[in-house]
Amino acid sequence: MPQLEASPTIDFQTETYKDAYSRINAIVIEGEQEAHDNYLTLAELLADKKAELVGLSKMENRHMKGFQACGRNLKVTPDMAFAKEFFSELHRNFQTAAAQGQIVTCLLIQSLIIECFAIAAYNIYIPVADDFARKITEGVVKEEYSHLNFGEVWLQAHFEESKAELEAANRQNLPIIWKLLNAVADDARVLGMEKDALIEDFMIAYGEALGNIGFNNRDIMRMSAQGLAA
Ligand code: Y39
Ligand code: FE
Ligand code: FE
Repeated sequence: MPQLEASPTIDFQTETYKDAYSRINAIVIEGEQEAHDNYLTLAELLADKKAELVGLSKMENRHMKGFQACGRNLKVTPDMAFAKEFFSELHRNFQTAAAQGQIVTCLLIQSLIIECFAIAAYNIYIPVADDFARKITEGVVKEEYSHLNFGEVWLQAHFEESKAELEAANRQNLPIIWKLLNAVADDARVLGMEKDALIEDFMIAYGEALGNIGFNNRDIMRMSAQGLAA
């Protein structure tokens, strides 16, 4: 099925829609909360970028509040327990890396992988969202590009010494994104978001990010293929 371009046929008040929304909305709320926490952790690890990173964490907190409002608007209660479990493996990998001072791994997980996941999901959601959620999501996705850009700029400036850690972190975490996309595909389809479109947008954003940091096309293909091991 092609990705829908407009959604005149979606009824946002059916039980089927609201049930799927209770999980996707929770994933987004939990993701924004964890992104907030992750940028505060990074602010401690990168003292010279502290003010900028605290700024990014504040944006994530505003995103979370925006998406909570989207759920309330549809009279949906987000399934936060589901969402915590959904992100637990990525969350644990970030925490472990942070505890060991592995800034490169932390940036790959949050600023590259999770931001590209957000950018893909939000861009695919916008054309099929209800009017209230569309306006919120349009504002949010613009800021997600600036979060991705933070990671790209830092990693590009430290590319040679970060390369090996980036490859290892990619190998460890990209398969998790594949699992998460599969886990959410049925609910996403109910909302009008097709899995193929999500994968395509994610891979375009992630591949471009790797290229901006300094990887060549062969590296990008090799690293992308590691996601398929999921
Ligand atoms: O940096 C951010 O704001 C990212 C945390 C937010 C996570 C978004 C996760 C989106 C996945 C949704 C999957 C729906 C198909
Ligand atoms: Fe965000
Ligand atoms: Fe973000």
